Amino acid sequence: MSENIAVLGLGLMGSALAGALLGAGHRVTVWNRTPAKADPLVAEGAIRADTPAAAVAAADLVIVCVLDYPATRGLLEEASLEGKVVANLTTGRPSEARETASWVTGRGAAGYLDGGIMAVPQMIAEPGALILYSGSRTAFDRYQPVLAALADSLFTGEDPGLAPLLDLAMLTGMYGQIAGFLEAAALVRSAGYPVGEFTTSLLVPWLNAMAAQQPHMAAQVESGDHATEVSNLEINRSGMETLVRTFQEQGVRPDLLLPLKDAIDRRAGRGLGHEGLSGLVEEL
Ligand code: FVH
Repeated sequence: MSENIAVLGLGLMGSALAGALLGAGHRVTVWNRTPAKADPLVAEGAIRADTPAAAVAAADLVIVCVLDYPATRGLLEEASLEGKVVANLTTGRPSEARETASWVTGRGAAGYLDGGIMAVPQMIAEPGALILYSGSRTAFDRYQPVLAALADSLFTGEDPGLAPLLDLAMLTGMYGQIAGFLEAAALVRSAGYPVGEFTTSLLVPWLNAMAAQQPHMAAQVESGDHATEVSNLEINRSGMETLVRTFQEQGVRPDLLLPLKDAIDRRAGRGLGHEGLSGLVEEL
């Protein structure tokens, strides 16, 4: 079924979203602060709106994807939201999502969804793209067939702040992995070993094997039982010492690893060296 949808914000991501909706056969009205960014979409069949308010007026579902939440609020300020469903796919903090949900529904909107996009623009409408949603379950159920044109969609809960929180948690995992990769790459490079070969043949299989252990650690985090029969914190403390000294000998700064070493030292120093690494969650 063809739906009336507005897409506000035509940066890299907003353009990809609007393109996917056009490709799925919807009637898509677009607006962007810099009007020229709408041109390729208009050539594909999108309708250009002169103002955000005009775009909102033309649609039942309003998708916003701009720089941040202040920009989101700014462009919805003049629009009549009565009866509209607003899906805000802008990245932000959980508290901003909750405030925006109240503000939008307080202005008569039929529902608010917040979204966390787990994809880059090139992945939109391709396998592997995921968007997390939270907020109005009714709005999600109503528009799930439309949202499916963008990416796999997962409704995470009625607290509008949940999808952004899970989005940021996923990014946290990613940044931790990137930090580990960069330290490993610097160490390998210091020995003149090819970083590409190391990464493909050794590091990636190792990280995949380690990632397979994380559900077990997650169960320990949930239960609070951090007992281990494998590498306890004392062993990891000693391993970290060796690691940091090796970095120093190789002339590489271990800066991205030091916060982890601090947490291990702190917990082991409090007599909990028999615990496994999952115990570090209690230090955070
Ligand atoms: N690109 C990505 O890989 C990530 C994937 C995960 C989700 N993010 C979030 O998506 C939001 C938009 O990101 P983007 O990639 O589209 O970013 P840009 O290409 O830089 O486009 C930014 C758009 O925001 C508009 N904009 C900025 N400030 C304002 C404002 N005050 N009022 C109205 N619009 C504003 C900007 O307009 P213009 O500069 O073209 O006139 C663009 O349309 C973002 O939250 C990511 O974290 C993307």
